[in-house]
Amino acid sequence: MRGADILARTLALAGVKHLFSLSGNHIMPVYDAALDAQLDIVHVRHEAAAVHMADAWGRLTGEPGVALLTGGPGHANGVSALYTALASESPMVLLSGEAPLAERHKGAFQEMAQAAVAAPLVKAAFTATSAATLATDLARAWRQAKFGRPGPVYLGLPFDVLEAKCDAAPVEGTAFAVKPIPFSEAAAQAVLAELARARRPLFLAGPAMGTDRGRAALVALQGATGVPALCMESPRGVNDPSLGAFARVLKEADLLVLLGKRADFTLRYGQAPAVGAACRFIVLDPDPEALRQAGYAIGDPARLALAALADPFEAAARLAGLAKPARSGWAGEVDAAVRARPAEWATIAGKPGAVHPAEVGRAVQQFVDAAPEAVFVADGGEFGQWAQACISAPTRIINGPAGAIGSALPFALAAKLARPNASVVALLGDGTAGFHLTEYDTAVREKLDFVGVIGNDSCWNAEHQIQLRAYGRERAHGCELLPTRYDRAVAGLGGHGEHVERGADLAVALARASKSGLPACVNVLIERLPAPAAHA
Ligand SMILES: Cc1ncc(C[n+]2csc(CCOP(=O)(O)OP(=O)(O)O)c2C)c(N)n1
Ligand SMILES: [Mg+2]
Repeated sequence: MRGADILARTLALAGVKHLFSLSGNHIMPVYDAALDAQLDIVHVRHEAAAVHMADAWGRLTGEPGVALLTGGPGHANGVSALYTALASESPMVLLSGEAPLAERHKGAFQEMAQAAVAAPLVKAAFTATSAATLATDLARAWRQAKFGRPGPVYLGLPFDVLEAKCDAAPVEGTAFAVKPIPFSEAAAQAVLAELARARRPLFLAGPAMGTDRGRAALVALQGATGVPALCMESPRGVNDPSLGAFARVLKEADLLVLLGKRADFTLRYGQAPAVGAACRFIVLDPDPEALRQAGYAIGDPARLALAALADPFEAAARLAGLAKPARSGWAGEVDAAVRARPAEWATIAGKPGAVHPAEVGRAVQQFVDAAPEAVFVADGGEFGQWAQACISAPTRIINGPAGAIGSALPFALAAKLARPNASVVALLGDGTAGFHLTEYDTAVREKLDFVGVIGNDSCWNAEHQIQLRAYGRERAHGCELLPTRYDRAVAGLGGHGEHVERGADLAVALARASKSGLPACVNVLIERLPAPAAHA
């Protein structure tokens, strides 16, 4: 066997079915080995798309998604997308081919310090050194991606390691499972005692609990304790558009229990006025560095009731198991605040050629509600914020705390692959659509039908709105786009296109797009509005 065969077999052993990839010289041995290991290759049109797909796969399945890229420029193209996976705490493994070890420092083709390039964007980055240790390297990367706070891990694959012959097949004995950090009963009782003393406590979970499993755990935790349990995964933080008037109730909380939730910019570092000046904290985090950072951000040690190394899922389950149910008006108040939306959104309508984003939200919500199983994908920009404010679905994937736009279309493809029976609908702005529009070609080849809804305001509107606010209308420039017919571009790529200029036509267009059985694009001419403000 070659190193490449050991790698492919080990991937299969770990349960991998798909490699999200863009080909290149350095990784062709893996393509060859993938045949025998029965690994499917999803061949994308830009390396960053492959990384975004592995990210979405990790969030939807709980097992790392795997991206396979070529060396040098292929790797460099892909690493940008690691930023989103890292901030969203998504388990994934990036495998990139590298120049042969034997040619290092001689000016090899596409030679680059690839692990160093990936390092700031991953939990761990290392390069394989021999075929004999490749399987254990992969298992190590796999476990690192899943352990504690999940995230991306980079493993470099030098070409000569992939080509090297290896007698034994050292794939046995490799372990892919991780044991979570246990949460003791004593620790749980300490937290419950603090909760009992608090009048308005909140559980706040980080992005790792934004998954289906995480949200279910939070529902169970709230049910058992009577303490509101929310997940924060928006770069808008306390003004997360999907959390309604959360910012208002947060100010009133007197105890925040952070479940793997960083006390970072999204929580305004735990400071007033976003958080009450006397509000206390319990920080439960699988990462010692995050505990240190939370202490530093919060500042006043008197406000830190407890900080402990903990797996948020273990902690949530243990707390739910030991809690005595308590009902308070506070939980109802928080639930109502999170659900609060301006009444006029139920009826508001734009003009022909300028559909109101809330109209798009209403139509998509109906579409989602009618589907037996739905995955809702939302990306950034003002339109993405409207989408997150207006639409809820059993499963949601957003671009997350990274605040990087562009991932929606790759996310949608991976979602359809992970959930073949689900209706997948992705909402994104017209600027955002440009990043990975050609992935519709990948979707056509892979027969991954989903509905992409592009809010087309001919503008990089989020930045345009900053110009309007900060510099005035007369100095707003450079953020214009054209009213491009993205639906026609998608039809040209072999998908289905719909063009909508009136809100009343949305439902029919969405239905036709879905029934087409093709990857579809609904290009909606929308009003150029600022994102919804945090609701009072
Ligand atoms: C990778 C990346 N590049 C740039 C930005 C800055 N940015 C945030 S929103 C935005 C505009 C997005 O335009 P569009 O997708 O059309 O959405 P709109 O705001 O117009 O609704 C830009 C450029 C970013 N967040 N991420
Ligand atoms: Mg736009």
